[in-house]
Amino acid sequence: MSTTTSKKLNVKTGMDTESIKADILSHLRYSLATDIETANKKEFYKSVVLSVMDRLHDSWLNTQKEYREKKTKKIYYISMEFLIGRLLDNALVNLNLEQEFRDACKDLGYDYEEIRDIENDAALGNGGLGRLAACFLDSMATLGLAGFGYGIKYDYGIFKQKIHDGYQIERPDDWLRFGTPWATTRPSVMYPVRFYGRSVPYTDEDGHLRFKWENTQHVYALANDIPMPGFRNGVVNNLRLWKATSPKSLDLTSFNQGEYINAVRDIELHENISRVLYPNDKIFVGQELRLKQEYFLVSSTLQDILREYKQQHDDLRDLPKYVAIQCNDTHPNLAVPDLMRILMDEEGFDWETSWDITVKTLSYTNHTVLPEALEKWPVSMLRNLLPRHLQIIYEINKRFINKVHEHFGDDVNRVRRMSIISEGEQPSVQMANLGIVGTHKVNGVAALHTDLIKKTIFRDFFEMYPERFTNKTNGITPRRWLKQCNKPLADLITSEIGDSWITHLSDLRKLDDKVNDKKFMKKYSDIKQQNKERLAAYVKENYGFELNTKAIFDIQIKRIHEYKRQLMLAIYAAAQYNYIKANPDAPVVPRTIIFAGKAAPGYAMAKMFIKLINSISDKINNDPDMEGKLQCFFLDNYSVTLAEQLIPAADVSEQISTAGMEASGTGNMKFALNGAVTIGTLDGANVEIKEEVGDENIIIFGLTVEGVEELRRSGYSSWEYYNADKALKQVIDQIRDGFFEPDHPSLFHTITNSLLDGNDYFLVLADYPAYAEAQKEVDALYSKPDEWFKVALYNTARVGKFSSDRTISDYATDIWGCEDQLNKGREYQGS
Ligand code: AZC
Repeated sequence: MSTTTSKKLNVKTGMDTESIKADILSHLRYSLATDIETANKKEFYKSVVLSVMDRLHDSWLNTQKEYREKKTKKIYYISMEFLIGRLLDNALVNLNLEQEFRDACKDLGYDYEEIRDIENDAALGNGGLGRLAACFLDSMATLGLAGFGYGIKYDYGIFKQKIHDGYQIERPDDWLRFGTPWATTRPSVMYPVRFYGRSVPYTDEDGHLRFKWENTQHVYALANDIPMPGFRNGVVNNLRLWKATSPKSLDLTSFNQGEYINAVRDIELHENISRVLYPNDKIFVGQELRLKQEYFLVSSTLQDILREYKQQHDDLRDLPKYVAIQCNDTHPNLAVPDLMRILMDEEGFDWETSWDITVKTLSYTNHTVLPEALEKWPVSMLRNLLPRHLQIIYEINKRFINKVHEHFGDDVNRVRRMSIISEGEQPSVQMANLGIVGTHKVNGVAALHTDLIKKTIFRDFFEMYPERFTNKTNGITPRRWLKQCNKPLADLITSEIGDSWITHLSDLRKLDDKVNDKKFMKKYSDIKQQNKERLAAYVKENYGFELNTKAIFDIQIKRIHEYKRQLMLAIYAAAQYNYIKANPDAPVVPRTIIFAGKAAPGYAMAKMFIKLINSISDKINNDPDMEGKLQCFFLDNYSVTLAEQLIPAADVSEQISTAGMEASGTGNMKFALNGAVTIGTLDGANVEIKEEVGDENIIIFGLTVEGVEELRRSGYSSWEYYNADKALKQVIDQIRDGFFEPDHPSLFHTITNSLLDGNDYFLVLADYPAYAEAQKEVDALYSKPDEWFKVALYNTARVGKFSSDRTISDYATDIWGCEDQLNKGREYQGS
């Protein structure tokens, strides 16, 4: 904010309650044209945020200035998704102004919590991949890395999920209806993004054959910046989100009435590029608009990076020295041909030089081994939309295939597998192959996952380029996922061991000694109880349903997917119901099972799971025999904000994917940090969580990756498992025969068919007996509260490895070549 505006606004940006109050009042009057008497809550919220922004602006500008002056190497994290959630709490925690803003709100007649709850989640992501990007931004700023996020400012984030008669229905997420005070639009930062046209050869002055991309159509990408403050270190980095706008304002004189209307309609078409986030999690649907979005992001971001670069440096051959670009999954992998195109066609470099710069600057993260998730864009679509890029991709592929021949000799099958262009009925560009060939590092997101990609989907590439592959186990930011979402626990920890854990999460190990400290353990367990009650109050208020806070809170929250096996927990719930019905007098450890998660709108099976969970829940919750013993509940519209309420209240964390299918998981880390006990398979980062917390402090069951392979190889038959386990058979029969849906008895046949006739690809039946046993272990442990909370505390104390600060330090050192920047940002070392 310029000084003149500040003066008019009378903004003082002091850090005390009185100046904050004055600024809120000033914003009400001068930014929003209202006053404290007439303002509504939304307006009050807005002026609170504007007052927070005032306190970020100096650091925001100073940080950028410092990077420029010191020619700091810049890290660009390009991602189609940033699931950042709400920003107010996070900004205040990082600025250390929570209390002052609370007091200011109170003095002005508002309750801080109520104001905070006005904020819509910025839900610009589907799940793990998008939330990881958000945690990374927090860690980069906290570590003092010059790290910038680049994404799309979708008008509509992930859909809002409603449950109607047990079914998921989708509603648009109109999060920008009243604008967002966090984003600053920068009309000075706008780039044309070109599409269509053709590639035209010509000979340059030196007699070299060159290409021009001509006759293109274009839209503009307009920058919107959201500040990303580090934790109490004066660093404020930037998340730049592009909005699509029309190429030119209308020249009104040249239109007659009809043309005018059509021209305005064209604006709409251009702006559609940034309209909506595709809601598919791990399923590639080759829509042209999605391809346009991906190129829109890549093109605007590269233009911005190179403009910045040229302001500070002379020679583009030094690009990899001052710039690192991380592609979050294959979605931004068009950066490979686009950077090549810019360097050759616009900057005049030859192929070899351009290739060297490109490969050294870029790197790519893989987040899944599921084949249906891998992006394969039809050649025909690229030829139409990005003809010059397709031409470059063909050239990259030609040169690469030559190398494959050099390396492996004439191995046709290998060449076919490794080719960037897959031939066949519909030739397509395999974006993962392009990413491996065109970057210097490829990483997986947990140790097991990285091993798997080396052995399976990318095996040939690993044999050719072993040094390119590296593991970077995921992490979560302790600011949001402990300090902010579980304040009572954060305060207790700080009072015991100081607050260095906030930026050095491994310091939580100091809590290990507290397991025998009765007073401490009482406080620790009381906090869990309070958190459960807080959640129960929320559920009561919003759903009118009363959770039993004496029961084990057993929670599975994540996208709904067959491989994540929500079905297994649902079967367990039904089996418990049957057991209690059959044994009304037997003692049971009370349990409250909670689900939340969205299904991709086109994923019929996942949507059926939601219906089934709701049908089972209805049966259980309406049966008086279950009272005090068993509950089951599906919370709608899972979001970052809902996760922040659920995770601190969990006793049990369900991480039960088929081994080999969950690349890492990050919810597993959040739960463990907040003292929930994991019941899980040896999949993804569960393996490393087990190593950290110790075998006694995690409940592992089921097939391993090798076990899964072996079972499939030796001929799995789900029928055998069905027939062998009475309780399991009973539940499957009930699902099949309409017990949970008497008015529509065949409703769940798709589910039971896939388990039985379809031979249960995700091995739910194979793992179920071990799972049911593991749940007994949960019950037994929970019946001994002292032991239970010891286990829980060991989880809190020992998961320091999973701080995203550690993950980012690893990227900085092994991929981005900016380890010299680490620690600089760590001014704050605890008080
Ligand atoms: C997810 C993985 O499924 C999850 O295991 C991982 O923790 C997360 O990425 C972050 O790395 N993958 C996705 O969300 N999406 C895709 C396309 O992989």
